[in-house]
Amino acid sequence: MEHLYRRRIPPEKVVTLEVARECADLTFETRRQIGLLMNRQSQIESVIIGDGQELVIPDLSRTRSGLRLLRGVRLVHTHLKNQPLTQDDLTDLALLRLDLIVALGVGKSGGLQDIYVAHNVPHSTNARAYVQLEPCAFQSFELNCHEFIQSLEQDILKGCHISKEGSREGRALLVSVGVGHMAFQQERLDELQELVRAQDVEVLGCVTQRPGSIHPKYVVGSGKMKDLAIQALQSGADTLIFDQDLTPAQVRGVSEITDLRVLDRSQVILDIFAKRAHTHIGNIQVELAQLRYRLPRLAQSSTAFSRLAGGIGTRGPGETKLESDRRRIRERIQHLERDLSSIGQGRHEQRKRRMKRGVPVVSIIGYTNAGKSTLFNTLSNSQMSVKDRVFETLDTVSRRWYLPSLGEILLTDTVGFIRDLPKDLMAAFQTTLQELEEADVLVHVIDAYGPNPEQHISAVELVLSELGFEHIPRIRFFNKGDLLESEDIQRICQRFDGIGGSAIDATSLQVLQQEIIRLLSPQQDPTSKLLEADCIIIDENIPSGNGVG
Ligand SMILES: Nc1nc2c(ncn2[C@@H]2O[C@H](COP(=O)(O)OP(=O)(O)OP(=O)(O)O)[C@@H](O)[C@H]2O)c(=O)[nH]1
Ligand SMILES: [Mg+2]
Repeated sequence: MEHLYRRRIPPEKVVTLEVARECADLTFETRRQIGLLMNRQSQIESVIIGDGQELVIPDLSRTRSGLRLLRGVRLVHTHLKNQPLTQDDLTDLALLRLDLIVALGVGKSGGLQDIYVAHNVPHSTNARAYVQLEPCAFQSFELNCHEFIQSLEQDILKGCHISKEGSREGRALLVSVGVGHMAFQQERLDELQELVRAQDVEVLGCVTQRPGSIHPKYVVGSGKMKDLAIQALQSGADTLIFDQDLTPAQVRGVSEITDLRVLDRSQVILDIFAKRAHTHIGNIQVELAQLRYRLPRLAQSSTAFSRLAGGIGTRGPGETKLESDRRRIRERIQHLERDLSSIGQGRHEQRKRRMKRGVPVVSIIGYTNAGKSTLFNTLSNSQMSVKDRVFETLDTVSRRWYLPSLGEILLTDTVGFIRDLPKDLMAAFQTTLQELEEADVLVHVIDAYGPNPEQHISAVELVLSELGFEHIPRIRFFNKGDLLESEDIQRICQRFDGIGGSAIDATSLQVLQQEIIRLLSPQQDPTSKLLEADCIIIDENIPSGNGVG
């Protein structure tokens, strides 16, 4: 076969008659498929010998791929019995982003017969990822290969806005693989969409898979995963985002098989936090969570990066580099932990002083996007950033709030919770979360208009119990009442034992305010620290507000 490498094929030809005949004859003699991988200059880079039914394409990661352009190699191979392209051929064409896939039909009694050609197409949301040309006898086949591929690639380029390399923005297909309740799976998928939207990543579609069991390497079976990858390519996606947390091996397995960037839910949440953290402590906590998450995935992410960089042959770091990277990360983690612990100690002391002075603290907590900051702004006349997107607030903020018959108290707005909070994030945010310990009352804000208040309530209460804060008096405040009929909000309040209202309407917050006053009043708790204080001293640097009452 060595002589095949020396054959000259003009770039405008898919393959010459001479080479095609030679391959057909070899196939007929050996009863094996022969494949030629050819680059854009029509040089033969590999000659592959298969069996009667198929051949195995070698690893192409060293050839260029780009995320959505073509790979720069075409596969021309023989088929016994003049068989057309198979589904496996077409899958390879799409997944490997081959320039073309070509089958040369070998007749039952030998000789070159028909030619079958398929190529990828520019992205669209509903069309197929590839197109097959009309089969014809080899002798009558005409195609200027060089011009055809050039123009196809131009069209593909036009059809996709390529995100900057290394930027977090992208176009994603969301995947939920679940074995549980269907409605629950859909609701989680909706939430993932919200999370991804907060990341400025375009969502091109959602796919729900319900396998009998979760595959340890590909999450779903490898065949299904290939279908998913083709679907992603069809819609122009460069990223697959999974609703469930993936093991490092699964991230590796899926990115190998699909050649796409693969993220899981925890990674998405961590990325949002990284984008939104502004304060010193917030930055430390986020960096810590990211490093802890990255450490076991280090080898995988290096490989994935080399793929993303266009498969230009860069390899993951060698063992030594990997080891030194790991060591550096461990050292950085230790350093950040020390910083965090001293900040935590300082804040603890501050809290103790505040508690001694007897300033009551009301903390607003709740699921992300429930309206905590809106309530905080209305009550304390503040202008904290409020947006219809998850994790707008990451850092705790306190303001004075004047309450009739009690005087000034401290109101705090906090970071939102979410179900299945990534454990690295939860651990890293302990310093911020521990601040809730000083609260005399927790106002748990729940979006009454949202799809599933019950799930959100349980997610928040679970985090509170994990933090050991179940003992703090709590009010459930059902927010966004303005968007519901009054009977509906009443029903929900009765069912979950809460108070309704709307954070954007100060007049609707009277009952909530009365309940807070009741819980903070000295007669409510004879041991309350309010009894100890003759007067209430507020930190000078905390501005005051008086929104209601
Ligand atoms: N209609 C209506 N919208 C509200 C109400 N309260 C909050 N919103 C809207 O809900 C969205 C989220 O509000 P935020 O106050 O930022 O919610 P949050 O709980 O602080 O969110 P994170 O900080 O991201 O966890 C914003 O678009 C608000 O304008 C309400 O009572 N009625
Ligand atoms: Mg907020």
